[in-house]
Amino acid sequence: MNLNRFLDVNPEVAEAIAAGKPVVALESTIISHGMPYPQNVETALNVERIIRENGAVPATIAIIGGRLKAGLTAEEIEYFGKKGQAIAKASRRDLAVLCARGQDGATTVTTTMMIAHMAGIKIFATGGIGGVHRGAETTMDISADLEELGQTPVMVVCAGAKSILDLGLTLEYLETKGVPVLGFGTDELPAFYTRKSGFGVDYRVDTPRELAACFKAQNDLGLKGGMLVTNPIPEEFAMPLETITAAIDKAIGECNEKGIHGKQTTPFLLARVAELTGGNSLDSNIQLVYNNAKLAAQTAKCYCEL
Ligand code: PSU
Ligand code: MN
Repeated sequence: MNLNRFLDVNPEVAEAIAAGKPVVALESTIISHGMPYPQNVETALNVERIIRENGAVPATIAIIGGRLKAGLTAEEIEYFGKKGQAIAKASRRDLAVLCARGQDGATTVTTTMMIAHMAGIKIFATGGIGGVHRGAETTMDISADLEELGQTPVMVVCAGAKSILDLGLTLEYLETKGVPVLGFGTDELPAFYTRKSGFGVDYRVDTPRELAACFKAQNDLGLKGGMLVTNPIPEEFAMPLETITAAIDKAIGECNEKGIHGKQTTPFLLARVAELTGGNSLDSNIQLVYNNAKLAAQTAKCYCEL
């Protein structure tokens, strides 16, 4: 474990890491910026329970008062959920200033990977990752998540990426960065709300044991980057393609009209798509996160047995 002077590892998490037991990291931007209160808190607590039921220790990651926290209490999760978008969304470029000033930050996929790695956690579960935005050839809006996947050795289990992004360009970028994109039980990249996207993954993998073996090989080879596992939303919770496509197109149109840019883009699109599709998309979102938490815990267990 890297004893970073800003890092606080929760005792239960520290003990599990030291004993070589499975631990799964979770992000906090999904709580503060990805879902409305109180469903965000309820989901975050259920995700932790699912990880425990599947034999691993959960470590929700966030920045509180300038401290990098690996493992939150239920009260801290409630605090993040209630404050919502009032908490700063913290990407790699924000870490130094937030720590120096002793402020709070909700960790994205990027900063959750960074802090997980500092603490010695190898596997991380979330909903969707950031990527190359549509129109990035002129806006240059490419999520720092892709750079982090290229340089930090953490496995990220997600449900693919929302088609608020350009999925083809996102895959090209990941290839350039040397990030393997694995499909769990599928040859096709899932698009978060839907099981299919029309784009292929690099490899199909059918068991948590094989996922763990691939990641172990990557680490033992000394390759420094991450690995992206894309786990399709369970069939019964998937959304009709037309409903979700119409909502996303409308949300992107409004985003451009309002001139929203930078770190506000993703939270705006997420919130608008959720509004336009009503409670259905929120329910889908919650269910796919549970599905990813379970797979991540099972994979973390297998990784510890290798
Ligand atoms: N995509 C989702 N839900 C999310 C996010 C992305 O479907 O909650 C969050 C994650 O925290 C991700 C971040 O790391 O948004 C990416 O933001 P940006 O595009 O500004 O890099
Ligand atoms: Mn961006």
